[in-house]
Amino acid sequence: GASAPTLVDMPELVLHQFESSPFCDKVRRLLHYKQKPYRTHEVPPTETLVRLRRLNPTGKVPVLEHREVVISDSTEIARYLEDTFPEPPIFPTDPKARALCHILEDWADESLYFYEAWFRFGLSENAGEFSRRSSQSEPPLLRKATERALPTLMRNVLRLQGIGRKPPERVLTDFDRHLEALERWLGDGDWLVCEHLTVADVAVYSQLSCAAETAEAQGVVADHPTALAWMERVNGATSPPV
Ligand SMILES: N[C@@H](CCC(=O)N[C@@H](CS)C(=O)NCC(=O)O)C(=O)O
Repeated sequence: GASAPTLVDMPELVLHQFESSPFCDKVRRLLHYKQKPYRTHEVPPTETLVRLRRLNPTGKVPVLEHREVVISDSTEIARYLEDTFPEPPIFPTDPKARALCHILEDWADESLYFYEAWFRFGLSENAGEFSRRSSQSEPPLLRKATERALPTLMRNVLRLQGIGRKPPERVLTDFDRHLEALERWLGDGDWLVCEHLTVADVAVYSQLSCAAETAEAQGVVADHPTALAWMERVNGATSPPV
Protein backbone atom coordinates (compact mmCIF):
# COMPACT_ATOMS: atom_id res chain seq x y z
CA GLY A 1 0.00 0.00 0.00
CA ALA A 2 0.94 3.69 -0.08
CA SER A 3 3.38 4.67 2.61
CA ALA A 4 2.50 7.38 5.11
CA PRO A 5 3.92 10.81 4.25
CA THR A 6 7.21 11.40 6.00
CA LEU A 7 8.37 14.66 7.50
CA VAL A 8 10.39 15.23 4.34
CA ASP A 9 7.21 15.41 2.21
CA MET A 10 5.56 17.97 4.47
CA PRO A 11 5.27 21.33 2.74
CA GLU A 12 7.40 23.91 4.51
CA LEU A 13 4.69 26.56 4.14
CA VAL A 14 1.88 26.60 6.69
CA LEU A 15 -1.11 28.89 6.23
CA HIS A 16 -3.09 29.68 9.35
CA GLN A 17 -6.47 30.62 7.99
CA PHE A 18 -10.22 30.88 8.09
CA GLU A 19 -11.28 28.84 5.07
CA SER A 20 -14.01 31.35 4.18
CA SER A 21 -11.96 34.56 4.61
CA PRO A 22 -11.34 36.53 1.39
CA PHE A 23 -7.85 37.47 2.62
CA CYS A 24 -7.01 33.77 3.07
CA ASP A 25 -8.47 33.03 -0.38
CA LYS A 26 -6.14 35.72 -1.76
CA VAL A 27 -3.06 34.07 -0.18
CA ARG A 28 -4.07 30.54 -1.25
CA ARG A 29 -4.47 31.75 -4.83
CA LEU A 30 -1.07 33.47 -4.80
CA LEU A 31 0.48 30.21 -3.53
CA HIS A 32 -1.27 28.24 -6.30
CA TYR A 33 -0.10 30.76 -8.91
CA LYS A 34 3.48 30.44 -7.69
CA GLN A 35 3.02 26.65 -7.50
CA LYS A 36 4.12 26.43 -3.89
CA PRO A 37 2.65 23.49 -1.94
CA TYR A 38 1.40 24.41 1.53
CA ARG A 39 -0.68 23.00 4.30
CA THR A 40 -3.39 24.83 6.15
CA HIS A 41 -4.25 25.16 9.80
CA GLU A 42 -7.89 26.12 10.23
CA VAL A 43 -8.05 28.66 13.07
CA PRO A 44 -11.26 28.54 15.12
CA PRO A 45 -12.54 32.13 15.49
CA THR A 46 -12.15 32.05 19.30
CA GLU A 47 -8.47 31.11 18.87
CA THR A 48 -7.82 34.58 17.45
CA LEU A 49 -8.46 35.96 20.94
CA VAL A 50 -5.57 34.19 22.66
CA ARG A 51 -3.62 31.38 20.98
CA LEU A 52 -3.14 32.92 17.53
CA ARG A 53 -1.73 36.06 19.19
CA ARG A 54 1.51 34.21 19.90
CA LEU A 55 2.02 34.15 16.13
CA ASN A 56 0.30 37.42 15.28
CA PRO A 57 -0.42 40.01 18.00
CA THR A 58 -3.28 41.52 15.95
CA GLY A 59 -5.07 38.16 16.17
CA LYS A 60 -5.91 38.19 12.48
CA VAL A 61 -5.59 35.61 9.74
CA PRO A 62 -4.00 34.93 7.30
CA VAL A 63 -0.66 34.16 8.93
CA LEU A 64 1.98 32.33 6.89
CA GLU A 65 4.79 30.33 8.47
CA HIS A 66 7.83 29.54 6.37
CA ARG A 67 10.55 27.74 8.33
CA GLU A 68 11.35 30.17 11.16
CA VAL A 69 9.65 33.14 9.48
CA VAL A 70 6.14 34.23 10.48
CA ILE A 71 4.33 36.75 8.26
CA SER A 72 0.90 38.17 8.93
CA ASP A 73 -1.40 40.26 6.74
CA SER A 74 -2.11 39.23 3.16
CA THR A 75 -0.36 42.36 1.84
CA GLU A 76 2.89 41.49 3.68
CA ILE A 77 2.55 37.83 2.71
CA ALA A 78 2.26 38.74 -1.00
CA ARG A 79 5.47 40.76 -0.81
CA TYR A 80 7.26 38.01 1.11
CA LEU A 81 6.21 35.45 -1.50
CA GLU A 82 7.47 37.68 -4.30
CA ASP A 83 10.86 38.12 -2.58
CA THR A 84 11.22 34.44 -1.72
CA PHE A 85 9.73 32.85 -4.85
CA PRO A 86 10.06 35.46 -7.63
CA GLU A 87 8.60 33.30 -10.45
CA PRO A 88 6.07 33.92 -11.82
CA PRO A 89 5.98 37.57 -10.73
CA ILE A 90 2.86 38.95 -9.04
CA PHE A 91 4.07 42.55 -9.05
CA PRO A 92 4.76 44.77 -12.07
CA THR A 93 8.35 45.94 -12.60
CA ASP A 94 7.52 49.45 -13.78
CA PRO A 95 7.40 51.79 -10.71
CA LYS A 96 4.21 53.56 -11.79
CA ALA A 97 2.41 50.28 -12.49
CA ARG A 98 3.63 49.04 -9.10
CA ALA A 99 2.08 52.07 -7.45
CA LEU A 100 -1.25 51.43 -9.19
CA CYS A 101 -1.04 47.77 -8.21
CA HIS A 102 -0.69 48.83 -4.57
CA ILE A 103 -3.61 51.26 -4.80
CA LEU A 104 -5.92 48.62 -6.30
CA GLU A 105 -4.85 45.99 -3.77
CA ASP A 106 -5.66 48.43 -1.00
CA TRP A 107 -9.04 49.27 -2.61
CA ALA A 108 -9.88 45.56 -2.51
CA ASP A 109 -8.65 44.94 1.04
CA GLU A 110 -9.89 48.11 2.70
CA SER A 111 -13.02 49.01 0.73
CA LEU A 112 -14.43 46.00 -1.12
CA TYR A 113 -13.87 43.86 1.99
CA PHE A 114 -16.59 45.76 3.86
CA TYR A 115 -19.08 45.12 1.05
CA GLU A 116 -18.19 41.45 1.20
CA ALA A 117 -18.73 41.44 4.98
CA TRP A 118 -21.97 43.40 4.56
CA PHE A 119 -23.40 40.89 2.07
CA ARG A 120 -22.48 37.96 4.32
CA PHE A 121 -23.24 39.35 7.76
CA GLY A 122 -24.92 42.73 7.35
CA LEU A 123 -27.88 41.18 5.53
CA SER A 124 -29.76 39.19 8.14
CA GLU A 125 -30.88 36.69 5.44
CA ASN A 126 -27.25 35.55 5.09
CA ALA A 127 -25.80 36.07 8.57
CA GLY A 128 -27.04 32.73 9.89
CA GLU A 129 -25.49 30.66 7.13
CA PHE A 130 -22.14 32.44 7.18
CA SER A 131 -21.94 32.38 10.98
CA ARG A 132 -22.57 28.65 10.89
CA ARG A 133 -19.87 28.16 8.26
CA SER A 134 -17.38 30.27 10.19
CA SER A 135 -18.02 28.36 13.43
CA GLN A 136 -17.46 24.83 12.05
CA SER A 137 -13.82 24.88 13.15
CA GLU A 138 -14.71 25.58 16.81
CA PRO A 139 -14.53 22.80 19.36
CA PRO A 140 -18.10 21.42 19.85
CA LEU A 141 -18.61 23.16 23.19
CA LEU A 142 -17.89 26.59 21.72
CA ARG A 143 -19.59 26.13 18.35
CA LYS A 144 -23.09 27.33 19.22
CA ALA A 145 -21.86 30.32 21.22
CA THR A 146 -19.56 31.44 18.39
CA GLU A 147 -22.35 30.99 15.87
CA ARG A 148 -24.66 33.17 17.96
CA ALA A 149 -22.03 35.86 18.65
CA LEU A 150 -20.71 36.34 15.10
CA PRO A 151 -23.65 38.24 13.52
CA THR A 152 -23.66 40.84 16.32
CA LEU A 153 -19.89 41.13 16.28
CA MET A 154 -19.78 41.63 12.51
CA ARG A 155 -22.70 44.05 12.50
CA ASN A 156 -20.92 46.16 15.12
CA VAL A 157 -17.83 46.26 12.91
CA LEU A 158 -19.97 47.28 9.92
CA ARG A 159 -21.75 49.99 11.91
CA LEU A 160 -18.51 51.45 13.21
CA GLN A 161 -16.98 51.40 9.73
CA GLY A 162 -20.07 53.18 8.38
CA ILE A 163 -21.43 50.85 5.71
CA GLY A 164 -23.69 49.25 8.32
CA ARG A 165 -25.52 52.54 8.88
CA LYS A 166 -26.55 52.94 5.23
CA PRO A 167 -29.88 51.73 3.89
CA PRO A 168 -29.41 48.48 1.90
CA GLU A 169 -30.42 50.17 -1.39
CA ARG A 170 -27.56 52.63 -0.97
CA VAL A 171 -25.02 49.88 -0.35
CA LEU A 172 -26.24 47.97 -3.41
CA THR A 173 -25.94 51.12 -5.55
CA ASP A 174 -22.41 51.74 -4.22
CA PHE A 175 -21.42 48.14 -4.94
CA ASP A 176 -22.83 48.40 -8.45
CA ARG A 177 -20.75 51.55 -8.97
CA HIS A 178 -17.61 49.63 -7.95
CA LEU A 179 -18.37 46.94 -10.54
CA GLU A 180 -19.11 49.58 -13.15
CA ALA A 181 -15.70 51.18 -12.45
CA LEU A 182 -13.99 47.79 -12.63
CA GLU A 183 -15.56 47.14 -16.04
CA ARG A 184 -14.58 50.53 -17.42
CA TRP A 185 -11.07 50.15 -16.08
CA LEU A 186 -10.64 46.69 -17.61
CA GLY A 187 -11.96 47.76 -21.03
CA ASP A 188 -10.61 45.11 -23.38
CA GLY A 189 -7.57 44.35 -21.23
CA ASP A 190 -6.92 40.96 -19.68
CA TRP A 191 -5.54 42.10 -16.30
CA LEU A 192 -5.94 45.12 -14.05
CA VAL A 193 -2.43 46.56 -14.05
CA CYS A 194 -0.06 45.11 -16.63
CA GLU A 195 0.26 42.36 -19.22
CA HIS A 196 0.28 39.63 -16.58
CA LEU A 197 -1.73 38.82 -13.48
CA THR A 198 -0.73 40.76 -10.36
CA VAL A 199 -1.67 40.75 -6.70
CA ALA A 200 -4.21 43.48 -7.57
CA ASP A 201 -6.19 41.04 -9.74
CA VAL A 202 -6.19 38.42 -7.00
CA ALA A 203 -7.08 40.85 -4.18
CA VAL A 204 -10.06 42.29 -6.10
CA TYR A 205 -11.12 38.83 -7.29
CA SER A 206 -11.12 37.28 -3.79
CA GLN A 207 -13.35 40.01 -2.36
CA LEU A 208 -15.81 39.87 -5.26
CA SER A 209 -16.02 36.09 -5.45
CA CYS A 210 -16.55 35.76 -1.69
CA ALA A 211 -19.24 38.46 -1.84
CA ALA A 212 -20.84 36.66 -4.80
CA GLU A 213 -21.43 33.60 -2.61
CA THR A 214 -24.51 35.56 -1.56
CA ALA A 215 -27.44 35.82 -3.97
CA GLU A 216 -27.57 39.62 -3.54
CA ALA A 217 -23.97 40.26 -4.61
CA GLN A 218 -24.17 37.55 -7.28
CA GLY A 219 -27.10 39.51 -8.78
CA VAL A 220 -25.00 42.67 -9.12
CA VAL A 221 -21.88 40.89 -10.42
CA ALA A 222 -23.94 38.96 -13.00
CA ASP A 223 -24.94 42.30 -14.60
CA HIS A 224 -21.29 42.99 -15.50
CA PRO A 225 -20.11 40.64 -18.28
CA THR A 226 -16.65 42.20 -18.63
CA ALA A 227 -16.00 41.80 -14.91
CA LEU A 228 -17.34 38.23 -15.06
CA ALA A 229 -15.03 37.28 -17.93
CA TRP A 230 -12.07 38.75 -16.04
CA MET A 231 -13.10 36.81 -12.90
CA GLU A 232 -13.10 33.60 -14.92
CA ARG A 233 -9.60 34.47 -16.13
CA VAL A 234 -8.28 35.15 -12.61
CA ASN A 235 -9.93 32.00 -11.26
CA GLY A 236 -8.41 29.92 -14.08
CA ALA A 237 -4.92 31.26 -13.38
CA THR A 238 -5.04 30.86 -9.60
CA SER A 239 -6.99 27.66 -8.93
CA PRO A 240 -5.27 24.75 -7.20
CA PRO A 241 -3.24 22.52 -9.55
CA VAL A 242 -5.13 19.35 -10.56
N1 LIG B 1 -5.50 43.42 6.28
C1 LIG B 1 -5.58 42.04 6.71
C2 LIG B 1 -7.02 41.72 7.05
C3 LIG B 1 -7.22 40.34 7.64
C4 LIG B 1 -8.56 40.19 8.35
O1 LIG B 1 -9.29 41.15 8.57
N2 LIG B 1 -8.88 38.96 8.76
C5 LIG B 1 -10.12 38.66 9.48
C6 LIG B 1 -10.85 37.52 8.82
S1 LIG B 1 -11.58 37.98 7.28
C7 LIG B 1 -9.76 38.19 10.89
O2 LIG B 1 -8.77 37.53 11.09
N3 LIG B 1 -10.58 38.52 11.89
C8 LIG B 1 -10.41 38.01 13.24
C9 LIG B 1 -10.25 39.09 14.23
O3 LIG B 1 -10.24 40.27 13.86
O4 LIG B 1 -10.14 38.75 15.42
C10 LIG B 1 -5.03 41.15 5.62
O5 LIG B 1 -4.97 41.60 4.46
O6 LIG B 1 -4.61 40.04 5.89
